[in-house]
Amino acid sequence: MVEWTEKERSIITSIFSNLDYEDIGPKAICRLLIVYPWTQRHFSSYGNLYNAEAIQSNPNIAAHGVKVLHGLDRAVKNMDKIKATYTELSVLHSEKLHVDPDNFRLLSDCLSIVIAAKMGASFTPETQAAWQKFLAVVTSALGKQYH
Ligand code: HNI
Repeated sequence: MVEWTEKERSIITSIFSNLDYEDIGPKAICRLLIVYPWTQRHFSSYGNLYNAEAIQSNPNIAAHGVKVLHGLDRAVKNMDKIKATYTELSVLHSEKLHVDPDNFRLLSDCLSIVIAAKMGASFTPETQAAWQKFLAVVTSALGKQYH
């Protein structure tokens, strides 16, 4: 059972309340697909992923980035039961989609970079620590079906 301090809760909630899903979601998923091209195999039905420009202007990819953030905000709203909240998503990613759980960490890193770039100086070490902890808990919950 993960313990959250009030400060951590307020940092996570505040990041999400200021998050522009339509901007951050697409940018994070595009980084994943460009920086780690093997992750593209899961999106072969999404149309043109030929190069970075194609990925960044692909509306299916953008929509999926927004969808992932909506998935994450379920964890923010249920910070004390993230594992239970992600039971179905974990089954989906492992048994149906066969996403290698290492990829959750890669997407988390891309998301952190995009958010840090957006927040600039206000992405303090304390903010980063709370944010990384949140993503580590999410990643572990999503990967639950694998171990
Ligand atoms: Ni992921 C579908 C959330 C990481 C590949 N994913 C979803 C959905 C949510 C979601 C929400 C929609 C489920 C539904 O339709 O019921 N994914 C998340 C979250 C993370 C994550 C919160 C990590 C932080 N997904 C990843 C990664 C990959 C991935 C790292 C592949 C590299 N996800 C998929 C694919 C689908 C998907 C593929 C199905 C898309 C589709 O078109 O049906």
